[in-house]
Amino acid sequence: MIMTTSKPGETVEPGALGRVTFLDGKGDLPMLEISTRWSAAEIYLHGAHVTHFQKKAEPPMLFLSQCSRFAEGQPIRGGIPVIFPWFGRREGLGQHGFARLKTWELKEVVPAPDGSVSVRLRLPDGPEAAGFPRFTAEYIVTVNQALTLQLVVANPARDAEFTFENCLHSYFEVGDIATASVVGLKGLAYEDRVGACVAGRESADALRVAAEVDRIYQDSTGPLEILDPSLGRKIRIEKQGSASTVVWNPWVAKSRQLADFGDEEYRRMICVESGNVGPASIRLLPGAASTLTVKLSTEPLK
Ligand code: TA6
Repeated sequence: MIMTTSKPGETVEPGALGRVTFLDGKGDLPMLEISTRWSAAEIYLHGAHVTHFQKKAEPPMLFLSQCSRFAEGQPIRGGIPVIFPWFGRREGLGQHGFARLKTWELKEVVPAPDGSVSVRLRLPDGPEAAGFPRFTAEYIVTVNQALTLQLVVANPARDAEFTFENCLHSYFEVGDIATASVVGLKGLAYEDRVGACVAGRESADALRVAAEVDRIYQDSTGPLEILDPSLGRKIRIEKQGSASTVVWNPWVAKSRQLADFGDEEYRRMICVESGNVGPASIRLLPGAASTLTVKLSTEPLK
């Protein structure tokens, strides 16, 4: 275990060909560059935001908008936004909670003998949490052949419950949205948030995107796959502690409305997000903790 202070320019070699470099990234925001024998990744302390993961000899797994902002108070567009303690709009508050806007504290870099690297970050206290019961939130990112994310939320109170939503709002890179599809949703009920919110049930073995898609699937606990014939690969999403899956592609009109998203970028991304949203909100009893775990991996599409 390496206790660290995030000093730009410092490199630690956790061993077995793993390397973590601390530097000032885009917008001079502090970030970590991680390289292992299998892959490379980037994590900004701003929002504990994983902005990049790429296996050697493969295209990036995560999409990052060329128009993303990298500034205090602004969410990064792409990668894996950490959505907590609420999802969506909340009266008088920002969209998707405040975790993605805070500068998380780097607590430790933990090497493993096989060359994997884990980074543990903690959400600092702040005035934005004043309206909530006391909680702690930590985020562990493990980089090896895969990318594994664990969001651990605890309720240290002796007498107060804490109810929250969480979501790892992952943006995935695809070669061509016109030929990509999502497998693993068939039969699940969903709330369609495009236009008037209506309920539906997924009938497709493989969900295709040919218009704006913004759906929240419930009872979605199993593995999902993004099939991408254009890049000749599949992205596998395995999760524990998640009952909701959100699928989003802004398509043409919404892409043009988003200032931090390119007009044509909808063609090479899809969000398949894992968390607990709406009726699947987490209700933490005093002294309890809850972990959302998501493992992201790629393999050739045969
Ligand atoms: O991914 C689902 C969603 O709630 C969409 O409705 C869209 O708003 C997207 O999140 C992006 O939200 P953001 O606040 O990051 O622009």
